[in-house]
Amino acid sequence: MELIDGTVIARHGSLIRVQVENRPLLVTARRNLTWEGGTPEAPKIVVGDRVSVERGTSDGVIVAVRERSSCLMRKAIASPQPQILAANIDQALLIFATKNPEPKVGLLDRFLVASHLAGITPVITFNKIDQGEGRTKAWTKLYSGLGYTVLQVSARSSWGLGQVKRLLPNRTTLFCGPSGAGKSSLLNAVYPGFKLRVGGLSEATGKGKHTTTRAELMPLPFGGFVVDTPGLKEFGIWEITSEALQHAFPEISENLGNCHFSNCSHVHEPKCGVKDAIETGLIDRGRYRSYCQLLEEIG
Ligand SMILES: Nc1nc2c(ncn2[C@@H]2O[C@H](COP(=O)(O)OP(=O)(O)O)[C@@H](O)[C@H]2O)c(=O)[nH]1
Ligand SMILES: [Mg+2]
Ligand SMILES: [Zn+2]
Repeated sequence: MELIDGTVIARHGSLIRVQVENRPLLVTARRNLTWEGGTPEAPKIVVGDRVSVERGTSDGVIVAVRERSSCLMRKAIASPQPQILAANIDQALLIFATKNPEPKVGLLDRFLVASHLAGITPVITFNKIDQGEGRTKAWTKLYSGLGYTVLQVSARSSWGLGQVKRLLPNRTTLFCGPSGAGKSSLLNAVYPGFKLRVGGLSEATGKGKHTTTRAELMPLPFGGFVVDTPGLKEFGIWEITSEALQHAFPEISENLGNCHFSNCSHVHEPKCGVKDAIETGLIDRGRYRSYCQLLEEIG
């Protein structure tokens, strides 16, 4: 018997595909697994899990799952319980086109909050820069000023792709963003071996296209993995508390000490440090609108 380490890259029912060094191995899971980080609420192995596989003479069996560094949740369609989409994702490229489709800053802010909540480092990526910067010029300034990493790239002209490539080795990276932003194009551009289909019909409606609901990790030849998610409408923020929401906005978090009421929600209270900071131009109005919108949503 030999114990080897691997990363779960896909699930097919009870069969689990594990990447071990540079090759995939199809294995099953032992019934009484060891969960090294403590048994989770729903003890189910997901893509991204780091596992120990016991190899006998023929098949491999997963005997242990390592503690997860991050969990990406999504709202389940059929059940009230959220599902875990993937574990151990290190960073998320939040990809928006400069135009076609028009970028939506509310969606970007939602992704930033979701990344914060999941413990995943966000990298704001404006693609299609060959079409001009458009509104993303002002946003690049705004978000880099808030401390986020912002990239301007073009999958078509290869502009800025070196910055994307440098982020990928030995990490697990989620490529997410609205349909048509250029996720598949960017993945193909950084590693032509993927040969992903580009320009598919709407992922949101799934019309005329096979839509994957399950995430898969794609191993990179230079180490690390990437995940090309279907739409991220379900990228979960439904569980966030209003307190955690404030901390997901760095500029709101910074001004919390300036509010008269310690439990200030920064919406209708008087003597609010956050609203003062909007008046003096320290907090962007669009960002504040996103905060109010999300606060209303979580009730
Ligand atoms: N002008 C321009 N078009 C791009 C760029 N990247 C992708 N596209 C186009 O945008 C469309 C959607 O790309 P795709 O990669 O399928 O987007 P996805 O839905 O996010 O995976 C396709 O027609 C691509 O050819 C780019 O950098 N510049
Ligand atoms: Mg795609
Ligand atoms: Zn306040």
